[in-house]
Amino acid sequence: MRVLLISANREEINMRTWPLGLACVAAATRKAGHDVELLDLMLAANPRSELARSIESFGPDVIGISVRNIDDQTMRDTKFFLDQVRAFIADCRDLTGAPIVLGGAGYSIFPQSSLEYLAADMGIQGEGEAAFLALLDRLAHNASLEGVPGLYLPGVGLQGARKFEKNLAELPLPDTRFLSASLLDDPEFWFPVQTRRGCPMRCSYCSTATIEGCAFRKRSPATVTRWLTAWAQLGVKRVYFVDNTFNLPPSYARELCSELEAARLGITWRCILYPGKFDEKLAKAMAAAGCTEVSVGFESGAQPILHGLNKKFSPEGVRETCRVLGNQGIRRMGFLMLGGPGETRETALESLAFADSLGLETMKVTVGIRIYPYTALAATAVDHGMIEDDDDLLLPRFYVTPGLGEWLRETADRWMAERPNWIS
Ligand code: B12
Repeated sequence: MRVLLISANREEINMRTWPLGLACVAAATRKAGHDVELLDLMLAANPRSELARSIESFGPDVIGISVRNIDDQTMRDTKFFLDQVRAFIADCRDLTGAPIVLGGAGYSIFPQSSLEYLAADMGIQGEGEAAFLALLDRLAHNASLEGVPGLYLPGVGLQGARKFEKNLAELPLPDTRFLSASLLDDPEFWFPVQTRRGCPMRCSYCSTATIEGCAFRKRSPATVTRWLTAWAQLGVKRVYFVDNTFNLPPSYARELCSELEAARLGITWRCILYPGKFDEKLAKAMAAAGCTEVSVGFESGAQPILHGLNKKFSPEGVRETCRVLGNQGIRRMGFLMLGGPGETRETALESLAFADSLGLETMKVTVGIRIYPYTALAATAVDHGMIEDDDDLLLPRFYVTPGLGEWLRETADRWMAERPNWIS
């Protein structure tokens, strides 16, 4: 089949992201013998004419659209991104009768509601490599779509239970033909690399379990290092490990760091850490392997609030994590989220003072937590009468401690105004 794969993301918030997920699906689709054309709308000066050019010149039998972001998760002046995606889909419809299939991290949180909002033909929730091929096979033979894993149809719902590939080595590495030379020369560009999928930590507000499942599934550190060696030769200099928790399990992280150190690739990298389960030995191994910056999502400095968010660490554990990282010269970006269940003026001030005492290079402070379906926080928000239990939450809703919202914003703004390295 002729398959046109489109990355709809045009947001450069935080950093420009490369469509790693779609590149994984592209590699699997190509390996299965389909004719694949790629279009990254992030790079398109005029996305609508690029879209028309691709469709007219390629003549796709099927169009796959990757929807990474739904919104910017920010309570103040929330940006909602689906109207732009909906316009792209309407453009596709004007140009071709090819079925439009959705996928992607953001899509996977809202598989039914976003499918209907975007008026696409179908969507695949979660990892797409195997499921998309199964779908293409059914479409190629005009066969029933019943049973296709993770497939959603408008007005009908899920067609088949999702499957999580246990051994990631079974899945092809992402297709680098998506990688433009201009990106490689861009000093702000960090190349995304995924070594593991899934997260067992169950933080009360997090959508990762819905997207990737709750069990860790890994690529071997040797495979990752071989992969990075090839990409370093392609000109990749900076890597962003997109794993939800780089340091978990610690044995895996240590093994990966020693492989990377031994490979001497001359790349620098950054990652996301789960604080508390961390020691000086791993910090040393990360620095020696090229790590220059980490995101430390501690979210609160008050133990009862950490407990409420189902975080399995203490403020002391966070402080120790930040201390040993600092000793290795690794830049630390901290994340503080105010307004969660049980937050009071006292716990909020305790968290702000705690964050201040860590002396991190950058602090990102948010007030209000984006509520995602199938999370403990959503259940709490229903109990507190903040949302209806049948709210699909596609249109962004936020949890902020009743009666505290305004004070929290003013207080956070005041603290940020006095600290240039604090951002919202
Ligand atoms: C790493 C990460 C980041 C990093 C990105 C680093 C980088 N250089 O790439 C940073 C910290 C910079 C970041 C920033 C942001 N992020 Co972010 N990020 C993630 C994270 C943890 C992993 C994403 C990833 O790379 N996954 C790995 C790839 C391989 O998986 P995938 O994309 O899901 O693709 C698979 C499937 O979805 C599917 N698939 C994908 N496309 C398609 C297409 C088709 C047709 C099919 C069939 C299947 C399919 O198959 C793929 C392979 O199996 C996710 C959470 C998560 N666990 O998913 C949040 C996540 C995607 N981010 C999110 C958001 C909101 C943002 C920000 C807007 C936050 C902000 N305000 O700054 C920015 C936007 C950045 C941008 N410019 O777009 C949200 C999106 C949900 C929403 N509310 O919109 C998520 C889901 C987190 C969450 N809390 O819910 N992010």
